[in-house]
Amino acid sequence: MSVKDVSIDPAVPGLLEKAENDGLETVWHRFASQQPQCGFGLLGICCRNCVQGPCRIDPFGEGPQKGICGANADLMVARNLLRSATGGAAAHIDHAYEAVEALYQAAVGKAPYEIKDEAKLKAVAGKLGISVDGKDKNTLAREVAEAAFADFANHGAAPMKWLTATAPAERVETWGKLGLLPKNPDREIRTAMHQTSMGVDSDPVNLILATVKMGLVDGYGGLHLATDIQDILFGTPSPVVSDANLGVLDADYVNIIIHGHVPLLSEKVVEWARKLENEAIAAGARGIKLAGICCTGNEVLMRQGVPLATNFLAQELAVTTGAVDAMVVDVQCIMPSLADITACYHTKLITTMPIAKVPGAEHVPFDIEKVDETARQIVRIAIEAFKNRDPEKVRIPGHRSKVVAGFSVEAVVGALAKLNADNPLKPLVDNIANGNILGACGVVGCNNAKVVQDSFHVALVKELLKNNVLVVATGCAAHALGKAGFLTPEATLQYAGDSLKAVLTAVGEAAGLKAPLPPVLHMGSCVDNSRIGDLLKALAAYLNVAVKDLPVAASAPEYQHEKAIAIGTWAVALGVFTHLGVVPPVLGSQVVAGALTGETAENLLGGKFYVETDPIAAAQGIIAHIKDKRAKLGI
Ligand code: BF8
Ligand code: SF4
Repeated sequence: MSVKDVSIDPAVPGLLEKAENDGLETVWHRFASQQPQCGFGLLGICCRNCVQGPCRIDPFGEGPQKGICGANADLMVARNLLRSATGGAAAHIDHAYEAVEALYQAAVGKAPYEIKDEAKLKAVAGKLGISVDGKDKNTLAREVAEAAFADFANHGAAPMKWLTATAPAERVETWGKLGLLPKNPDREIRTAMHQTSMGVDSDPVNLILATVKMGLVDGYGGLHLATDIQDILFGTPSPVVSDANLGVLDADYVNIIIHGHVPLLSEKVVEWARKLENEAIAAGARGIKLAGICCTGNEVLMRQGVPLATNFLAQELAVTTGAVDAMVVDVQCIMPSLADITACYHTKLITTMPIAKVPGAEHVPFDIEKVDETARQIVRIAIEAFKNRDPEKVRIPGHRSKVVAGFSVEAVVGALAKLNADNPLKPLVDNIANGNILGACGVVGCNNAKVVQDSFHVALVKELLKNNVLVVATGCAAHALGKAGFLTPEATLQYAGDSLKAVLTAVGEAAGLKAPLPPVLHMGSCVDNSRIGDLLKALAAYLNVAVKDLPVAASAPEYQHEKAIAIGTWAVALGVFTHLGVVPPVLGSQVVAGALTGETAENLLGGKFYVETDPIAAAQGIIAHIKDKRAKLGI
């Protein structure tokens, strides 16, 4: 079978053809073989929560309307949605917990990480109410890690400290009134699994509220915690120039790809790749090139300037170049098929985490106390593999685009401070108020085989920029926009509407860039959506309004992962109008779909989901929402 027109990434067609010539199957081939996909599953009306099932509901009303236990469509959809959000939150929380453990171990001298960002450490400690006076950084880091651990050991009724310390006060109050404040992230996950098990909750509304609560678990116990701790350990990002797309690989070099999400090992791989350049040269290479895939790629781009190789859907094609000597993976979004693809080349697939093994891969366990040895070993495996590379099988696409990334909130405020040192947010807010910037949209999330790769991201963003909507991006969306050239000053000149262009040019000049700020600000990985939340919190506080009143929106045009469902729910809970470009599996229940996209969500939370599968219509919907919020603010 041959597939085409699956991506707008210019590197894809040639490599797809090579994959087919090399006898390989990719995600797109398997997607085609799955058609037609199960209609019950697409609507969310099948249940496997007990062994009497599987049960399914006839969406046309002719066949069964209840499962064997009596569960109806509303219940099945609501239960499935909560389980998805819980799966997503569990992934982020496990990630965040590992980062906390690493910080603790580093603080007590058991893990070889230097605490890089003392200013962030003090800022986080301050929010948690931990006194910083007279404490050295290791003592303070230990106390911050212990405060995080305390949330996971919270057996009382108090809400999660990381939430109350970092979320907007107005939101904490709103969520509190709705009874949605989570206590202990681990406990909330356990409760949700219990609540959705056979014969417990049969009230879809109660389950929807539990899903919103799970969004908060994710937002603060996952996203915010992970970002805070990673910034403390590895540094808060600041603007950095690099490249994106598979053209960053180089046939003359040892090429190492780091892929996954948790930067604890990849930071060390970057360090050791730089240290072992000589060994690569001794092996006949000109040195070592690193490149990242998925959110590990975003993490090391933001902090180390490592180029982006590609995003989720093209991970197999990275290997198909024949030029990757080692693909090092940690957790999440790693296609099981990678082992089949690497088997056709000299590429070493290296798994590193105890919960993410792949048959056929070489497992080099991540051991925090010996992380330097692990990273060194991995780089040496890549150098060895380089010697076995078959030049006949190498085909590196020429495509690479410049990217400017590293826009943490601290970096954005830093750039704005060049315009107004005393009141950095004022220039931004003034330009929103006077209409030069119509509003802002966070474009985030994945690739999904149901969507032509990157096409929705790019079409949506073009339309938003043309209408003077500033875009911030994370995750695979940021990769997509990077590959397509949107993370550059040149993109401002090419795509931004006139008034947005003028503002970005003025800020760029004032910040000493001698060029405009990019029209799409890369804010990091998916856990770094917390940075977008922080920016919204700061803007709302400055204007003395709630986040839900701001002329902003979020969009996950090509999302696929359960994590995206959890993040989207958090965004809605924060009061954000949240667009989805792929239909979530909820249409089997009017109760659930209606509550999430309609007045129920909006009245209770101020935000809601908006599902639209056409990019231009989606942009128009987002712009209409922004204009509505502007009108309500009287601007
Ligand atoms: O956490 S955007 S495909 S890589 S899930 Fe996965 Fe989705 Fe990419 Fe990052 Ni986020
Ligand atoms: Fe069927 Fe109910 Fe069991 Fe689900 S929980 S599989 S609907 S019997």
